[in-house]
Amino acid sequence: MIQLYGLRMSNYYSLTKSLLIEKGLAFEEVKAPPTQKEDNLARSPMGRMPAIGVDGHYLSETLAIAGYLERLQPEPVLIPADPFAAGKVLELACHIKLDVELVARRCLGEAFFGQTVSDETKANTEADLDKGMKALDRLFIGAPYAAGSELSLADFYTYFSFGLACGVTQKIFNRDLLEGRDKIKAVMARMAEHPSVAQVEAEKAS
Ligand SMILES: N[C@@H](CCC(=O)N[C@@H](CS)C(=O)NCC(=O)O)C(=O)O
Repeated sequence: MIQLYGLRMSNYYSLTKSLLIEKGLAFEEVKAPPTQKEDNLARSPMGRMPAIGVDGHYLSETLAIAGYLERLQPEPVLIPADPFAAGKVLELACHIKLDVELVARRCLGEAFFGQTVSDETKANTEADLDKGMKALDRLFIGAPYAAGSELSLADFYTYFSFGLACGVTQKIFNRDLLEGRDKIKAVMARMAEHPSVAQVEAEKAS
């Protein structure tokens, strides 16, 4: 059985848990906060969450875990078999993760954890978020799914990354990151009702 290490409050942990459920794989959740302690670094070399354990071996980084799960259990398909279509799904997931989620994360401490970030960081965050969203305007298909006609890994990245990014932008900049982005909003709403995601959200609240 696969072990999933981390905490339910983490969006990346939640994304990975949704994928495990989606793939119908047996797994157990192991509470493991992000720390620089040796046992955690052995699982996740940057000390982050999530990580998974497979027969005493560990894998970190959600995108790497998603790639592993796709090969382990190809159905339902979340990364298309067609090489170029697969590239497009991963391209979209990367831009959501690197140019939106990771950018918004710079202000996460102030938005939700009582810390303070500098005005310079806020200004950089806002400018870089605009750039990232413009990149997504070019890539996001949303007809009806993030990368086109089929559900894919990009839909899971959309839901769990924009959840955090929208929360931060609302708190710090008092604005809706998805204003005028109806295709992304529609995917967010659809994914909120998607069974694996709904299960993760329900268990997070329990
Ligand atoms: N690139 C990583 C990011 C994981 C990540 O940032 N996890 C956060 C929690 S959502 C964390 O562990 N933060 C604590 C830290 O960076 O030390 C992934 O895709 O899994």
